[in-house]
Amino acid sequence: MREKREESIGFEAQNRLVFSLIGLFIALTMALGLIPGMRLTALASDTNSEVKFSAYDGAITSQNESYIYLFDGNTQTKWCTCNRGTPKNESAYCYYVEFSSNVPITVDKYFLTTANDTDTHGGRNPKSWYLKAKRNSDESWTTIDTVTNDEVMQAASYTGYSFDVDVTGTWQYFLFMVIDTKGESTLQLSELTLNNSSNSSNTKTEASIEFETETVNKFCDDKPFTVKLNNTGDGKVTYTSDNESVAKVNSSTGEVEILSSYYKPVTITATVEDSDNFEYPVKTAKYKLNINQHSISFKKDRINVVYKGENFSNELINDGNGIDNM
Ligand SMILES: [Ca+2]
Repeated sequence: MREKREESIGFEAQNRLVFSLIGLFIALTMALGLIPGMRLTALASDTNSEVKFSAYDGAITSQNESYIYLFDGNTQTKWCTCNRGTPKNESAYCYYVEFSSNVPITVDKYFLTTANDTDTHGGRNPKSWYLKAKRNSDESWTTIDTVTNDEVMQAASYTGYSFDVDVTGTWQYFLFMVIDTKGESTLQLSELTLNNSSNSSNTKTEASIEFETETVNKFCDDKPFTVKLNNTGDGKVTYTSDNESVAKVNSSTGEVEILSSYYKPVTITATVEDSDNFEYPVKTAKYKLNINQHSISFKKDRINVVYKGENFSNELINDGNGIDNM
C-alpha cells in the first residue's frame, strides 16, 4: 500500500513535470510568434488590464478608410468619410462612430489624432462634436463632452490633441458625433483614444518627433523656409540653430531665415517636452542645413579656334539669378 502510494505520487510528479514542460513550450512558442495568429501581445493582455476599443457602427465612405481604423493604434490608417448618417436614437445627421471598450473604464480625457495629409486638408478636421457614453448597451446616452467651433486642432498631419471631458464617469459604450468639419465635406482622423483614468499606469501615450528630411540644401539668398516636423503627440516643441549668425530659427514655429553662406552645415534641432498625456522616449530631432553660394563659370575654360571668320560660343553656367553681362 505504502509502496503503491509512493508510486502514484511519483507518477503525479512526473505528470506535473510533463505538463509544466508542455506549458513552457507553448509559452515560448507563443512568445516567439511561432503559433500562427498568436503574438506576444496575447500574453501581455492576459497579465495587465490593457483597454481595447472596437467600433460596431458608424458613417463610412470606403471600407479601406472605415471607422474601425480609428482604433488600430496606427496613425498611418484613418477614418475618412464624406458620408454622414444618423446614429440610433439620435436626430443629428452627422459623421459618427459607435464603439465600446472590452472593460468598463473611467474616462477623464480623450485624444484625437490627425491623419496623413491633414497638413494639406486642415478642412477635414472636426470643428464641432459630441462625445457620448453609457455603461450598458440598453441605457440612453450621456453627453460627456461637447466641443463647439474648436480652435485646438491644427492643419498638421499625425498630430495628437487631448480633450478633457466635461462629465467624468465609468462607461463602456461610446458615441462620437461630429456635427461639422473645418470646411471640407470630408471628415478624417487617424486615431481616437479614450484615457482610462482608473488605470494609472496607462495615463501617458508614447510619442515621437521626426523631421521629414535629414538634409536641406539652400542658397544664401533663398527665402525663409520650414521643414515639416511630424509630432505624434502634443508635447511643446522648441527649435534651435547651432549657428544663429548664419541661419536663424524661430523657436516656436521652426521657420529658418538664412543670413549668410557658410562652409559648414548648420544643425537645426527640435526639442520636445513631455506633456500631461504623451511621453517622448527620444526628445530631439535634427536636420543639417547646407548653405551654398551662387557661382558662375564657362562650361569650357579653354577654346582653340582656327580663324575662318566663323562665330563661336561658350555656354555660361550660372546657378543664381544674377544678370549676365558680357
Ligand atoms: Ca488608425
